[in-house]
Amino acid sequence: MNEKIFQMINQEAFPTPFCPGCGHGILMGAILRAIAELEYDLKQMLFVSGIGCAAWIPSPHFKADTLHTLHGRAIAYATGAKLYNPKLKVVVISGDGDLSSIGGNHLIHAARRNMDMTVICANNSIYGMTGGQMASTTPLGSLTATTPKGNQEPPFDLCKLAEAAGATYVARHPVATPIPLIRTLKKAMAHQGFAFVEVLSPCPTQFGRRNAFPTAFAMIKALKSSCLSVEKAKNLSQEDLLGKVIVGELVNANI
Ligand SMILES: Cc1ncc(C[n+]2csc(CCOP(=O)(O)OP(=O)(O)O)c2C)c(N)n1
Ligand code: SF4
Repeated sequence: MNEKIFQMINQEAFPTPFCPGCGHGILMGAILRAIAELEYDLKQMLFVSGIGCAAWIPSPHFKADTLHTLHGRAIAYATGAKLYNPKLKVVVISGDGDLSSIGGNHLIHAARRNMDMTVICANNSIYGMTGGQMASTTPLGSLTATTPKGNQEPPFDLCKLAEAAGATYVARHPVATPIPLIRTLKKAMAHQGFAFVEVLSPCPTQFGRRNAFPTAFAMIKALKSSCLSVEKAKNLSQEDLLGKVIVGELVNANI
């Protein structure tokens, strides 16, 4: 491991609690690398998470101030901290269930206010920690603990939601392509205003097993092949885009 990254982590907290093949570990590495490349001082940063597997990414692993808060309330805590100390670089890291199901209201209002913070949403399309219940992001037809016959409810497009609510930086990447993910995380953290990054992070244990992915690797491969860059998507018809997830920078108010 790169010496700089090694200095940024609480070594006694490792190994992580994540299942083998979980995307959240890749995301953790990508966030640390982005911060190292930006040469940010961890002492000037605050990491806030809610409850869920993804919420364990910053705490207890980062050697930094972290707030591991209540389920769904990470953005509310982050808003309070930012208002109290505007000099803090505030980064929220949590799951799709945490940020967009129980915490959806805080997400839209922080975006509407253009609160100066970065929100990194690890979207695995399910409530991983609690046994694989359906989330507001579960794709139509997917099998979960609470939809044994397939989900009948349309999922949120989290990036469209953040954009419509007023976020001034919005991007999406899968953990399957870490280099562009790191590049995007750097831009999001450097952005002044509300930056939202949806990171597609597979949960082989609760989602993959139920939905006919034989291995974690098969999930990563399928995720990678379902993604299409925003540049390539521009020239395609709605028909060609069926089943594809558009990734890249979707909103950047500074351009
Ligand atoms: C008020 C409240 N309701 C429900 C729960 C149970 N709970 C804990 S984590 C979680 C879902 C987490 O899902 P997500 O945010 O998608 O993270 P993941 O575990 O999938 O990474 C739920 C429902 C709780 N802790 N508190
Ligand atoms: S249950 Fe899913 S999200 Fe949670 S650690 Fe395991 S693979 Fe990751």
